[in-house]
Amino acid sequence: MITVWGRRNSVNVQKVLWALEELDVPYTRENVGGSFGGNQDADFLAMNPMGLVPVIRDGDVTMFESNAIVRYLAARFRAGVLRPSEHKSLAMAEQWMEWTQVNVSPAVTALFINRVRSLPEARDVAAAAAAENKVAECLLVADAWIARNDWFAGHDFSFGDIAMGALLWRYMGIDCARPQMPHLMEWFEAVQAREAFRRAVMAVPRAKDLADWKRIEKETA
Ligand SMILES: N[C@@H](CCC(=O)N[C@@H](CS)C(=O)NCC(=O)O)C(=O)O
Repeated sequence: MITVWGRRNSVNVQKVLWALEELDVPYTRENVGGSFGGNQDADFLAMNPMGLVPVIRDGDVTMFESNAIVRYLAARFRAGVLRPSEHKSLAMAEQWMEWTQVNVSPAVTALFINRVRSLPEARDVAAAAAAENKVAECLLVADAWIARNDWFAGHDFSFGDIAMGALLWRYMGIDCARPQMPHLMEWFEAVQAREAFRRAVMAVPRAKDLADWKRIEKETA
């Protein structure tokens, strides 16, 4: 049985839970991070010296970094379900997951922190505006790819869709200007139709502000 350490309202934890649900792998989860704390305890730091969630344990493997965990699970369980077996599709899954992590993730996080997850007086308005533009720029790149491909790896759903799906769910809940991205929205409809996504990601409501965020964190423990 796999153990996951991490609160359910963390987008990085959600990616791991989504992968586990897609793979139908049994797991247990411990609430760590945010208002639950525990991530600076010595036993947690022994698993992840960065003090961040998610962390997983699978037998003799203990690891951190959400995208690496998703790829590990995809390689370890149910061959071909999340990890493309064909080399060109695998290359695209790897490419888009990396691209999402480097470009989309920091911008969505900056936008989220400065528009939702902080008190209004603590918000950096300029950083939020810059992040809003950066996300829009990136999503147009993704939209152009998805105009020509059903999924990020090509024909089939894969781990290449996981980081973008979880981040897009968060992004679509933020009050901000969004570009026209019809192809990506069509892809996102297909993502939202997946039971695994509904269980791991959509089951956690999106917060409107900091108080709402804290309430949801407790309610979805
Ligand atoms: N690059 C890491 C980032 C992990 C990360 O930033 N985790 C956040 C939650 S999304 C965290 O642990 N924050 C401290 C906390 O929850 O208390 C990953 O992808 O796993």
